Amino acid sequence: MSVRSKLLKTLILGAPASGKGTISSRIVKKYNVEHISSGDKLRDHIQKQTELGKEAKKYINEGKLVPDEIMIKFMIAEMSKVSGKPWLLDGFPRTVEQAMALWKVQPVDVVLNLNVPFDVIIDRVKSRWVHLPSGRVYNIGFNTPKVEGKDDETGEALTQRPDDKPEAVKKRLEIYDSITRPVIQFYKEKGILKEFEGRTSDEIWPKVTKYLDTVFSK
Ligand code: G5P
Ligand code: MG
Repeated sequence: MSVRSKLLKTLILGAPASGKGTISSRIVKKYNVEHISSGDKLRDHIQKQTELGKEAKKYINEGKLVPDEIMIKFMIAEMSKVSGKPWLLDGFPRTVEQAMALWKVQPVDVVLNLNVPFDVIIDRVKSRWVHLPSGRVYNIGFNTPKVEGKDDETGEALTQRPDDKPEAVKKRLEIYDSITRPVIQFYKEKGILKEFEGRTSDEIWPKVTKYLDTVFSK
């Protein structure tokens, strides 16, 4: 593996519940990169009831975006903790302002965009269960936990995300359409965007891995 590929900076984009976390965990396993998920980090702060967590919760539970000034400061600090390892960023940036701020301090090398139809997304969030401490995600019928309601690795309880309630999902998809979609264009103009379409993660994953094999072998 070359020095460049060791330190590759990858970003994964996609609508809420398009499978960013699912595809990311497969990328982490295959390419040994560090997964930095803004949503998982915020949920961890909410669980620990930190000041940031208390502030973020007001927005997240309603399906709204946490304000840019909070997110930019928080995520850039989180990313600076990862050194000497390639990373995969998931959930940040999701506004053009965030993308511009990130580009100034850490220009990414590769951007993967997952294109999954909204009807599939609306259907799938109803069956999502998460293990909050690890961020592990399940879906009944797709990756069903071995024991109902329990995390496979720790046996701890699984929960449903408050922002997976139908009203919050509707809001998240509206925000995605109006505020996050322009981020795709931002990276298209930089010439580093690669798009992947499909109705399931199993359909998308072989295309992603075929592409990343070529990127990581460069
Ligand atoms: P998050 O956490 O970044 P979203 O909304 O971007 O949240 P989410 O919901 O985490 O994205 P995902 O990671 O794209 O979805 O998808 P996933 O978890 O892998 O898959 C979704 C479900 O489908 C899972 O149950 C999975 O098992 C299942 N699944 C996957 N593939 C398949 C399949 O092929 N078939 C089936 N049947 N099921 C499948 O952000 C949350 C909130 O944090 C704030 C915002 O408030 C945001 O709403 N936030 C930010 N705010 C401002 N700026 C930022 N940068 C922010 N980042 C986070
Ligand atoms: Mg996610």
